[in-house]
Amino acid sequence: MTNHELANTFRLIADLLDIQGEVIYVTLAYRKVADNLDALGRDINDVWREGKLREIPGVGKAIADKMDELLRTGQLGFLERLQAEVPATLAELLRVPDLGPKKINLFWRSLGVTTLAQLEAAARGGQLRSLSGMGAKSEAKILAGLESLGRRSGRTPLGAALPAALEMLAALRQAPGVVDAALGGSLRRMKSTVGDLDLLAAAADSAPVMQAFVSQPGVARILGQGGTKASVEFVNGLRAQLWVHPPERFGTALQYATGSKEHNVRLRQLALDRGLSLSDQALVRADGSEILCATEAEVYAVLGLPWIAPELREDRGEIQAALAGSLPALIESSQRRAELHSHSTWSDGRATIREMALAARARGLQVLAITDHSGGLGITGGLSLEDIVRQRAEIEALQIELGDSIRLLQGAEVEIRADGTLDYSDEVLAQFDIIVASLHTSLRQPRTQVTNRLLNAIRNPHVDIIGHPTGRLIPDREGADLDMDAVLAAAAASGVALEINANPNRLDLDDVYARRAMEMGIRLAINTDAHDPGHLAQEVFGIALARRAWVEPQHVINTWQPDALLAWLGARS
Ligand code: DGT
Ligand code: CA
Ligand code: ZN
Repeated sequence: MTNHELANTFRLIADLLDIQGEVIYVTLAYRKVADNLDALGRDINDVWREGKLREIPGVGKAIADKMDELLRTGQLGFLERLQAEVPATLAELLRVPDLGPKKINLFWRSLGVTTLAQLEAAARGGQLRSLSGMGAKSEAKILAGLESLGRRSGRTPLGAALPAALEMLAALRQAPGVVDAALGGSLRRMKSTVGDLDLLAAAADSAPVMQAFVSQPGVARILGQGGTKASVEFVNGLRAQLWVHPPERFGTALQYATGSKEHNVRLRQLALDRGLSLSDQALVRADGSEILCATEAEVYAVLGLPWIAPELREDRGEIQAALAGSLPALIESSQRRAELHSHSTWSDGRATIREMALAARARGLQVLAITDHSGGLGITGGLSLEDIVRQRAEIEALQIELGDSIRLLQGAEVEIRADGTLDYSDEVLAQFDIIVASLHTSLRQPRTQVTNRLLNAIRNPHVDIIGHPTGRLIPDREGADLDMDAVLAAAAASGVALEINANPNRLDLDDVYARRAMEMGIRLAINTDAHDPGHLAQEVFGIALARRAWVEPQHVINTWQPDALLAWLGARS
């Protein structure tokens, strides 16, 4: 058993005990151990062989005995007895958003529901609403939860996948005989979530590279290993595959493995139209002779195209644009001059304004807006009216100290309340240099209600940016049920900027809506929403998303010259 399999076994025990009604501290203990197993960084089998199971945090005698039994026999008597009482399929039901163990127990005991399919049938048949503590509303909520569950999958957020992949890439470059290496797949296209990690290496001899890849630390199992491709699963459940090709064929290999599948299908068709067949190995002429491409640019050039940035390769018109010579001049990180959404210790940030300013300056930013939360959002200790005055004095003093090296703005991230009003009056809003308005609460309101809240904020002339417009969280929370046509139309009319929040757990707007907004002439803002100086580096995710949305620098207010940005802000309210 791998660390992850063992962890999941303990999670299953906790789930089933929860449904059975076991006290919470018992199930919490199992969950804690599961998390510690995933974070262990060592193969649990080694720890077990050394007799050191009890040294893992949270592992007492009872849990150590269970681990021992599982690692020794692959089975667990305790779990088998538990499953005889509580059907294991019930654990699946816990994945439905807003559905807890008590309700699951109720559905099971009173209706015999043990699977997701039976739950859906019971909800559709109106059988849940009559149970105690239920109603038509909570029944509809369960149906909505089932639907969102269907959309979700085992994908990994880019924010977690990219650092892991870059580490592997660095190691790969050191592997024997490797002359070049690259990321491929959805990772290279910078999709917000990835199914698995794709890596490529150029080497004359693939065997030693494959060997190094499958024996890297953290590998739990080898899923496959052939002549040009190997794939592995890590102890944390993440999967990666490596493709190794000789350097003279690296261009076709990289092009193929980058995808997307849809982009490749269209490109292969274009090749066929030109009498060539395109594979991961080469372009092949009708007479069987090969055209080898060491670089991707050569592949595209043979087909009469300019190189196409990986972020565009989704078959959303990029090949037609390349043929017409009208590919966008995509935005780059170096063009971003301003951070316009950040937090400090005045609200829920972890660093002082000074620390944030120095970090922003060190990253080459020319403008930093501190946009701490407004007073009404109780949980984050937003700024009172007196706080605003004292914070202004602090920022002015710091501005004098820092001189021309960076321009500081006093802003606020104003909460759009459940009733659609803003947390500060217009008079107070007018005191700030910049206003970001965001939804954080009551995101599950009905469509009209939640849309109207956002429209109110969009139409308020003091509001400059709508922060993380839909409120989605990756991978766990769907955005609000917004009428996006209405939102985009209102934004176009009012001139407000819509944010691409670069936090990898948000990436909100997404690439599809960001592109629509851009095409409608709506200004975009790419902000990190940094709560810590380290978060400023997350701009890469926002820039990548913007590139996937075909965004050019002029569409993004953060790229403007500081004077132009300040003039725009000044003219808005
Ligand atoms: P993912 O992993 O689900 O986030 O998505 P990708 O795009 O990374 O897809 P993956 O990992 O299944 O395959 C990696 C690349 O390999 C993909 O982007 C393009 C290429 N590829 C895979 N299967 C096919 C195929 O059937 N036809 C073509 N043309 N290319 C394929
Ligand atoms: Ca992939
Ligand atoms: Zn924020």
